[in-house]
Amino acid sequence: MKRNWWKEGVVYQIYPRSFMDTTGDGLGDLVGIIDQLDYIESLGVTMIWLCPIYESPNDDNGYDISDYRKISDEFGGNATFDRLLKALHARGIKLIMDLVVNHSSDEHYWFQEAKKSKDNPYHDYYIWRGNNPESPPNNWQSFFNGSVWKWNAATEEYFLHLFTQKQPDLNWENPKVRQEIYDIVDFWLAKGVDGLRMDVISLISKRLAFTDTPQGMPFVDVMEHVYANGPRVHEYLNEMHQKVLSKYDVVTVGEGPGVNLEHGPRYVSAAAQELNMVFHFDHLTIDFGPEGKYDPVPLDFVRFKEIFSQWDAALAQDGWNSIFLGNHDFSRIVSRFGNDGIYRIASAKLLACLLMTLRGTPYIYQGDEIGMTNVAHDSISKYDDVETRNAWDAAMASGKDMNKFLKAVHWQSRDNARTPMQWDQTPNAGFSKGQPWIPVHENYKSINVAAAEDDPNSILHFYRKMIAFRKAQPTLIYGDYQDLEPQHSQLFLYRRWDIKEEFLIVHNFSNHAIDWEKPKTQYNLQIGNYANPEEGRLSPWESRVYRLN
Ligand code: ISL
Repeated sequence: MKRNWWKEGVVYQIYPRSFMDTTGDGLGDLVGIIDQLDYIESLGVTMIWLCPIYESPNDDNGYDISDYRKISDEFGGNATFDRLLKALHARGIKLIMDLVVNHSSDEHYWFQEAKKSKDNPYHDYYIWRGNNPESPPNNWQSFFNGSVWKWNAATEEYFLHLFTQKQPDLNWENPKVRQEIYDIVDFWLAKGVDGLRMDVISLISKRLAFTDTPQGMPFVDVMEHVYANGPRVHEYLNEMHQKVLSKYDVVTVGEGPGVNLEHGPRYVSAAAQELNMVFHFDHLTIDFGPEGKYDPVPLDFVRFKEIFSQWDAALAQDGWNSIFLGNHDFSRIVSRFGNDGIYRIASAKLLACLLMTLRGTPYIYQGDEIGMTNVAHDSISKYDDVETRNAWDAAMASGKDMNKFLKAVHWQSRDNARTPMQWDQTPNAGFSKGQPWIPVHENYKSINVAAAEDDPNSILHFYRKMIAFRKAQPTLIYGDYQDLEPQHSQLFLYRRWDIKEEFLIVHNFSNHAIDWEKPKTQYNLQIGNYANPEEGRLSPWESRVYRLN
C-alpha cells in the first residue's frame, strides 16, 4: 500500500453556518473558525473540510453557488478566507474545500444568461429537454421531491434539476463547462487549498436518453442505477485529474450517492487517476425503507458490519476508503448508531473508537466529538432544511399519517446535524450573541465543549486520545482488516494487522453486558472506553483495543 499524507491524517468536517458566529447575525462565520483554531488543533485532526462558503442565495445552504470564486460576505469574504488558510497552514492543518459542480445556483451568471434564449452562448451550459408545459420530459423525481424538470417560459423548454429548482444541473457534455470547472478548481488550488470534497460527483454524467424510471422503484435504486455512475463519469474525472489535479499535491474525496461496490473501486483506483476517496452511502441508507429516507426501517447490524467488510475488501489492493458515520446530511451518529440516552457517553466513545480503528481516512463531523444528539421538534415549522420541508409537504399531499411522519423527521432530518455547535452554558450555547439561524438544541447546558473540557472522562478527551492513538499506529492506518464475528448480532470484533503488529478490536453494540473472553492471553489492552474493564465480560457499549504481544 502506497503511503500518503491524506491516508495518515484525520479530517474534521465543519458546517460553517453552525460552528461559531462572531458578528451576532446568527450565522457562523470564518472568523469564528479562526477563533477556534486552538480547539480544532487540540483535537489532533490534520485536515478540515469546510462545507460551502461561496456566494450563494442559500436555497440549499450554500450547495447552490452563484459565484465560485467569491467567498460569501456573510462568512467574511475572500480576505478572511485568506487569513483562515494562512492560520491553518501555520498550524500544519490542511484545508479541504467543498466543490459543488454538478449544479450551480439559478442565480449564477451562467444560468441567468442561459435561460434567456436558445442561442445565448451560455444556453448549452445546462440541460434542456421537452416542449410541452403540461408534460415534463420524464418521470424523474428530485432528491428533494417533485419533478426534476422546471419549465422555462422564455425558451419554451424544461431544464433539469436533480436537487431544488434553484439548483440547475450543469451540462458536463459541453467541453466549455468542463473547462470552466477546471479553471475554478485551479483558482482554489493555486491559492493553496489542499483538497476538494466534490459534491454529488457521481451524478455529473447523465444518461441522455432520459428514460422513465420503473414505477415504484425505490429511490436508493434510482440513485444507483439511473442518476449515478453515468456513462462518462470516469472519463470526466480522469480529464479533471489530467488537466488540473495532477499539477498539485492535493487530496480529493468524491461524494457519491449511488456509488456501489461495482463502480466504487474505479473512482479511487490509483491507476485510473480520478479521485483519492469516495463517500459511499451504503451504511447511511441502510435504514431507508421502501418509500425512502422518511420511511425508516430498523437498522440491520449484521448488514452494517458486512458493508464495512465489503468496502474494505473492494479497496484493499488499489484505492482508499473514507470512514465516516454521519455528516451535515444525516442524523447525529450517537443517536443513530449508538444510544443517546443513558449510554450516550459510552456509545459515543465506542463510535469514536470504531472510526479510528477501521482502514481508511476517518472523518469526524463537528459536534460528534462532544456527543451532540438529534433534535425532536414538535412542529415542522421549527425545521429549516429544504429536504425535510419538501418531504413533509409531499407526505401531506399524499395523505400520509403526519404523526408518524414527524417521528421519521425526528429520526432522519438533516437538521439533526445542523443545530449550532454547543460551546458552553451561556445563552445560545455560546454559538451566537444574536438569534441563531436554527434553534440550538435544548440539551446544550449539559452537552457542551466547556463542560467536556472540565471532565477528564468526557467524550471529547476520549476523541483526542483515540485520534492520537490512531495517528501513531501505522498498522491501524494501513494494516489488513478482518471481521471475526460477522454474524454476531451485537458484537463487532475485528483484527487489524501487518507484518509487524496485530490489533484486536471489540465493540459491544448493545445496552446489555455480554460475556466475552479475549481469544488469546497475549492480547494486551491498549485503550478502551471503560475505566475498569472486566475479565470475561463486556459492559454495554464497551470498546476495547488490544495489541498482540
Ligand atoms: O444520499 C443521500 C440520501 O438521500 C443524500 O443525503 C445525499 O448525500 C445528498 O442528497 C447529496 O448531498 C449533497 O448534495 C446536496 C446537498 O443538499 C447536500 O447537503 C450535499 O451534501 C445538493 O448539493
